[in-house]
Amino acid sequence: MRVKHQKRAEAKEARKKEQQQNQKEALSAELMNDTYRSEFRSAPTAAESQTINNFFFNSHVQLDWMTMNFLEMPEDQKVPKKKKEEVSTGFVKPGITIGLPEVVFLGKCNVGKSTLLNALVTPSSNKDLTEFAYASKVAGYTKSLNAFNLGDRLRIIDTPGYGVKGRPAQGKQVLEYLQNRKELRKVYLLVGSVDGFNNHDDGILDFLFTNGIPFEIVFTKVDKVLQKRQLTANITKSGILEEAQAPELLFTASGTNKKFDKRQGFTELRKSILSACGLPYDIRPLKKRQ
Ligand SMILES: Nc1nc2c(ncn2[C@@H]2O[C@H](COP(=O)(O)OP(=O)(O)OP(=O)(O)O)[C@@H](O)[C@H]2O)c(=O)[nH]1
Ligand SMILES: [Mg+2]
Repeated sequence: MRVKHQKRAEAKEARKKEQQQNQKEALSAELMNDTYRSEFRSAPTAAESQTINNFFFNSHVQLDWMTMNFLEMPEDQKVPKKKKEEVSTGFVKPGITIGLPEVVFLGKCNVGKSTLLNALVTPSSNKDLTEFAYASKVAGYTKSLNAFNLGDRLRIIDTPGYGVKGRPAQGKQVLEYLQNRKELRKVYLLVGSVDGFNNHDDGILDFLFTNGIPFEIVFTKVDKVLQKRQLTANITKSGILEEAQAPELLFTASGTNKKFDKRQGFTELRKSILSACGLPYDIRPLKKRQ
């Protein structure tokens, strides 16, 4: 009896230790940013955070163009004077295809590209992350390249996802965009924190390295990771930091959980986007949200 009791007590103690260990390792996107931030990047200061967030929350957000065939996009301001219904593969507002720096979100279907875009321009107090770019649990939801104008200062391009639910034609137009778009300043390649990289991501990474396209990696859904080592293992396994031109790693959580009741990692991503676009951190929108 006594032996059994002692064994149970030992098992209980071991479980407690494991729980404590797990709690110690409970991670946040901010902790991950602190761990992996390179010497070329600094965390936003309090003053920077304020002006950066003001820009993203106060900018008017507008879908400027949308296309299912990038090579059909007008190259310059001489946009055909068609109404949007008349353009077969999407729509382009006349005169606005050029002139602003752009960044693009790439990643597997369902990794959180559209949600990320919404979270960038939505204060934490607002829980709805579907207002601007359509986001859904259904994989393969975004079907075109969608260019969102922020305050007439920059554009963020949402793309259709690749992978099992992706379509070859959509993948082709994304690659055409990447190779041809002069306004493109940086690619953000999104990877799910729980799932890590797969063969499709490797294909894209090869493409980005081969074509010398500047990119950073954003790990999404950090709130779904239970232990830090799960995520660090995904990073180590990928070998991405061994590359000569290793990209920056950023971490975000659009969702919340018991430990973290606020979205995380977005100020740092906003700072990275402004920097990629060559814009100062105290930039103000030319066009404000109503
Ligand atoms: N928990 C959690 N869920 C997230 C996060 N980001 C996105 N999601 C959810 O993931 C699902 C897919 O999000 P989307 O933003 O539509 O993904 P997408 O990459 O745009 O997908 P496609 O358009 O199909 O390529 C939605 O149910 C989101 O609510 C996150 O950081 N945490
Ligand atoms: Mg989408």
